[in-house]
Formats: sequence, C-alpha cells, structure tokens
Amino acid sequence: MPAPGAGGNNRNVTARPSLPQSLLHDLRAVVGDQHVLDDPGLTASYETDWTRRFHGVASAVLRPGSTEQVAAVLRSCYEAGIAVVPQGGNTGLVGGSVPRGGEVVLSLARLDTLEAVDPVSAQVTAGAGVSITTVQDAASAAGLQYPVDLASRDTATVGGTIATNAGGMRVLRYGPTRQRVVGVEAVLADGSVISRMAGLAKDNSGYELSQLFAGSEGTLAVVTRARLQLAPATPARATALLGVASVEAALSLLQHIRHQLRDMDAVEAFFHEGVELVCRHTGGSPPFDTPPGCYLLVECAGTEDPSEQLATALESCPGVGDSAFAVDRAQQQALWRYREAHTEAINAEGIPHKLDVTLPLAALPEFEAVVRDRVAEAAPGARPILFGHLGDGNLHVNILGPEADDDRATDVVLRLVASLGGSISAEHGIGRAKAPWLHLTRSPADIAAMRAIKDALDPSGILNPGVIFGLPGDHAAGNG
Ligand code: 2HG
Ligand code: ZN
Repeated sequence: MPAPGAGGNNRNVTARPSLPQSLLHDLRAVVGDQHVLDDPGLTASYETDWTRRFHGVASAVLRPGSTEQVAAVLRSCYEAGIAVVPQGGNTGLVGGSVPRGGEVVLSLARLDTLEAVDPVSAQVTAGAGVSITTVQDAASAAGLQYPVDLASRDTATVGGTIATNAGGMRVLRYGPTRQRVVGVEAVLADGSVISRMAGLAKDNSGYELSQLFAGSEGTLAVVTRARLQLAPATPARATALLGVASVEAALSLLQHIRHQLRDMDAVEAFFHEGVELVCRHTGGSPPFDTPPGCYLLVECAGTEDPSEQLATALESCPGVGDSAFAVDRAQQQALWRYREAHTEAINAEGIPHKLDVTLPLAALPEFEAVVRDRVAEAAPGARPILFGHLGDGNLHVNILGPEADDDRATDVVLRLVASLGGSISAEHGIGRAKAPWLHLTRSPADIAAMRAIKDALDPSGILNPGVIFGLPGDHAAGNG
C-alpha cells in the first residue's frame, strides 16, 4: 500500500469553492471582469502544475495588470482571510504554484513590461510576467547577457524564477537567480508595497528584503517587478559531450578542467537510462556506440572562440572515453538536446516524482552508486532517472512508476541525501512536494527562525499556505 505523504494530496476539492459575494465584487472591480476566471476551460492550465502531479481547484484565477491591482487584490483577500497562490509561468516542479483547493490563483502573467536595458549599469527592469527568453533576447540586443538559463526559458518568468531562486545550466559560473537580483518591487500579504528598484550596487540600509524574497516561493510577498543585473556577453561557445567511466571519473575530470578552463560555463551530467528515453522521445540516436558509465557535457563561453582552450584541456585529461565536439551552433544545440530533453522525455513516459537534490561533490559518487538500489528496495518497480548539474553537485532524481501519493521512493532518496550531508532542494524549492522532509536538512532552530519571518510578514498565513512548511496533516512516509 502506498505510504501516506505529501505527494499529490489535494484536499479532494473537485467543485469550485465560491468566494464571498462582496469579495468577488471587489476583485472584479479591481482587475476587470474579463480577468477574473472561473470557467473550468479557462482555469485548468492554472490549476495543474507542469508535471500534472499537483492540482487543485481555485476559487478563482485573477490576472491583475499592475502592481497597484496586485496590492488591491491582496488587501481584499487579506481582509477576507482568503488564501492566495501567486503564479508565474507555472513551470515549477514542486507543487508550489498551483492551489490545493479553494485558494485564489494570482497570475502575474500580465505584468509583462520590459523596460529598456540600461547600458551603463548593465541592468534591466522587468515585470514579473516577462519570460526569461525575453530578458535574454533584450540583453543580447544590448551586447550583454542574462545568464540565468533553463530549459523552460520560454515559459518561466522573472517573478517565478525569483520566487524559486531558479538555478539552471550556468550556476557554476554565474550563480542562481538571486545573484542577478539587485532589487524588487513586491506586495506584502496586507497589500503594502515595497519598492527597491534603484539598482544601487551598494545599499546597506537595513535588511536586504529583495534577497529574502528570492527563494521564498511566494510565501512572504508577491514580486511584481525586478531590477536585474546583466553580465558581459560571451557569444563564442565551445561544447563537448564526453563519455567517462563513472561519476568519480567525472569529478576527476572536473577537478582537472576547473584549473585549465578560464571560460567554463557548464558541466552537466546524465546517464544512459536518460539517453535511451530522450532518444525514444526525440527519435534520435545515442551519441556513442557504447554507453559510458556517465555522460558529461562541458561548455565554455567567452568573447573569443574557446574551442582550442576546451580541446587542449580535455586532451590532457585522464579517463575521457568517447567524445563529440560541436563546431557550430546547430551541433551545440544537438548535444544540449540530449541533456535538455530529459524533462520532457520523462514527462512523456508518465507523471514523475521529482527530487532535485544537492550533494557535497565528494559524496556524489556514493550517492549515485547506491540510490537506484535504495529506490528499488523501497518501491519495487519504480524507475529512477538521474541527470543534472554535476558542477554544482546538483542531481535531478526523477522517479517514474509510483502513484502520485506514494512517497516511499521519495522518502528513501531524501533520507539518503540528508545522511550524506546534502540538501533536499538544490534549485526547485520545497513547494508542497518536499515540505514534510524539510526537517531532514533544516534544524528545529532554523525552521523556527524561518517560521518567525513568515509569521511576521504574513500573520494570517494567506500567502501560498502549505508551501515550505506544510500544513497540519501533511506527513512524510515513515515519519507520520
Ligand atoms: C533541468 O535541469 C531542470 O533541466 C528540470 O531543473 C529538472 O526535470 C527535472 O527534474
Ligand atoms: Zn536543473
């Protein structure tokens, strides 16, 4: 029998809960009738997450068009005690952007104004609903780059990636989203607005709230605009896909190239289990005739062609088996496709449990060596697929097979991560998927401090209830 857990546990709400008439009237007056959605045909895409594992019926979906409207909506919901789930592109993978049942979904999609890039500060101001691709394109047009880069770039938004402190492929060099955020405009639970949009490089005037909101998963405030720091452009790229015998060999290679590659941008890893799935999904063929123990995708980027730099570093590297070097953009994209198509290929097979974890680099080989067996023992028939950002110690353990509310495999993986000194969330957040396991890698004192912040900023708990901390009644397998 499946162990009880946080999994897909919605509150069994299937009919649309109604909002008090007077509140509905106020909300309609604020955002306009056409932006208050309650027709199931229109609300469905806001009520189910990207994986299809998490879903719930909203009391309404609101689409405000300005910060003032967001503030007015929150003021009304705060007074009426109605819970609100802020939502960006809804590409989150931990159930943090969809309702459990009965909340108002606050879509920030219409806050899609992107101002002109300021070339002097190399900064840009973007509305929460602007997509990452749009920011990247504007940055390149100005001779700069926005280095937060993830496979969901076309749909993921500025607001959503700040809320989750999204990482992606280039964290190794540029850090996660938080490192790009120089200021935000955000609305607190009671409707008050905080604006720190001057883009000051130095500003030690009290607590750094913009950074606090980055990664707070919509539980402390609703980000409506952000001031983002861009980086110098690195238009020349060199990409190689390598086969190595094991994760241990991959780490030796990382150690070797770290010192040699000035322009190292990404070091990604995946395994044959994922390549088979990707090829089935894309109709392509595996890159090498003999599957290696571990595939490594290494990319350098600079102002001058880094191909030679990469080739020289890899030539002197012990343990490289088969390799493929991309010589142009199309070949680079073809190599990246093996890595980036993992998520969609897995989704095409079923509804996965997604465990985004980080390990200390030294513990990665042990984790990878035992995790599949641990999953097999805990949940026979479950199918783990591993891939991720090796350079950051970040693996995405995707598990196909278990029902949405069967958390046996999740439990065993997250406990293994904790026992090896890792974190149960690297870059996707805790959401509601992992809330029951937060205690594995955060101490009681730590959780109490985070709760105190939550209670101070959102005293009646209307912002994304259950996300990060869980709700009474949520409990993890073997822990409840
Ligand atoms: C990636 O690295 C994303 O491609 C998604 O973080 C990971 O699908 C996943 O588990
Ligand atoms: Zn990732």
